[in-house]
Amino acid sequence: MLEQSVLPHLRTHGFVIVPSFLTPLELSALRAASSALISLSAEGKWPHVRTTGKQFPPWDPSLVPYSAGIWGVQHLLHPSLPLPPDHRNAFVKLYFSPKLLALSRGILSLGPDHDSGLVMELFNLLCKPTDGRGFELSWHRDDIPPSAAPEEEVAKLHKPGEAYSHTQWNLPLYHDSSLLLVPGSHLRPRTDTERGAGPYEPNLPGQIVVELNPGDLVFYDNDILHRGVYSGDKERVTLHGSVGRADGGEGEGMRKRARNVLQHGVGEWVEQADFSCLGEGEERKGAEGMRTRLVEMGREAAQAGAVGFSLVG
Ligand SMILES: O=C(O)CCC(=O)C(=O)O
Repeated sequence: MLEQSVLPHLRTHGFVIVPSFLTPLELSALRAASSALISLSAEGKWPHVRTTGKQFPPWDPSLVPYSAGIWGVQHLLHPSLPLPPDHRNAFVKLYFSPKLLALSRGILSLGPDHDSGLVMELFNLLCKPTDGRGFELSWHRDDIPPSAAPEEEVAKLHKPGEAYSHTQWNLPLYHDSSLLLVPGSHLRPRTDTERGAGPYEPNLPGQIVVELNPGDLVFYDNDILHRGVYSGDKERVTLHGSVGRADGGEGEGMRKRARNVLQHGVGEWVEQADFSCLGEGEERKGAEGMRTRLVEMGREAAQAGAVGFSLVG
C-alpha cells in the first residue's frame, strides 16, 4: 500500500492494512524475542501481563503462573525486560524503525523530519492465552464507555478531517484472525442494534474479521467498534503499539491521551529505557525526542490531577 493512501483509507474505513511490512529477517528476530518473553511471563518471571478474565488495566500479576492465562505482555521497551540484548534490541528497533515512524507521521499529518513532534506511547504484545483456553474481549471503543449516550459518543468521537492525535497498530508475527471490527463505526454513534447487542455478540451487522498474514501491519482508529477473540489452540503473537503527536490536544484531549498511555504504567520506567542500540544518529535522536515528549505529557497530566483509567472491567 502506498504511503499516501494509508491516511485516506484509515479515515474512511477506520483501519488500513499494510501487507508484508516486515522483512523475513525482522520477522524471525521478533518471533524469537516474543516467544522468549511469553515463556518467561508464563513462568511468572515478568509481572507486566494481561491475564485472562480481565479486559482492561489494571491486571493482577499475582495470578500468574497458577490461576490465570496470559493474553498479553506489556512494556516491550521496559529497561528491566528479562531478555538478552539482541531480543530487547529487536523490540526497540521495530518500535522506532524509520519505516514504521514514516507511516505514523503520515497518519498524524506530521512532517517528514525525525524531530517532528511524535510522542512515544505503548508497545505491548497480544498472544494465544497461555492456559490454552479461548478468551474474548467485549465490543468496545478504547476511550468511550459503552454506557455513553449517543450525544456523548458524538461529542467524544474523533472529528472527520481533524488531524489524529495518535495512531495504533497491530503487527502479527503469525497468521492472525483475532481482531474483529465494524468498518466505518469510528465515524458515528452506535446504531440501536449495536447499542442493544450483548458485549460478546458474535454477529454484529457489518462486522469483519481482520485477516492478517505474518508481518502484515494494520493501523486502526481506536474509536472503531472492535473486539478480540482469542483461540486457545491457534498461535497468536501480535505486536500492539501506538504513537502520538505532542500537540495532539489540549485540556481534555491531552488528559484523555495521557490516560490512555499512562494507565498502563509506562510513566514508571520510561526515563530509564535504553535506546543505545539505535546508535548516535538520527534514529536515536528521534527516539529520545519521542521519549522526552512522553515524559512531558505525563508531567503535565499529573499536575492536572490523577490520570485514572479509560474503561473498567
Ligand atoms: O486483540 C486485539 O487485537 C484487540 C485488542 C483490543 O481490543 C484492545 O487492546 O483494546
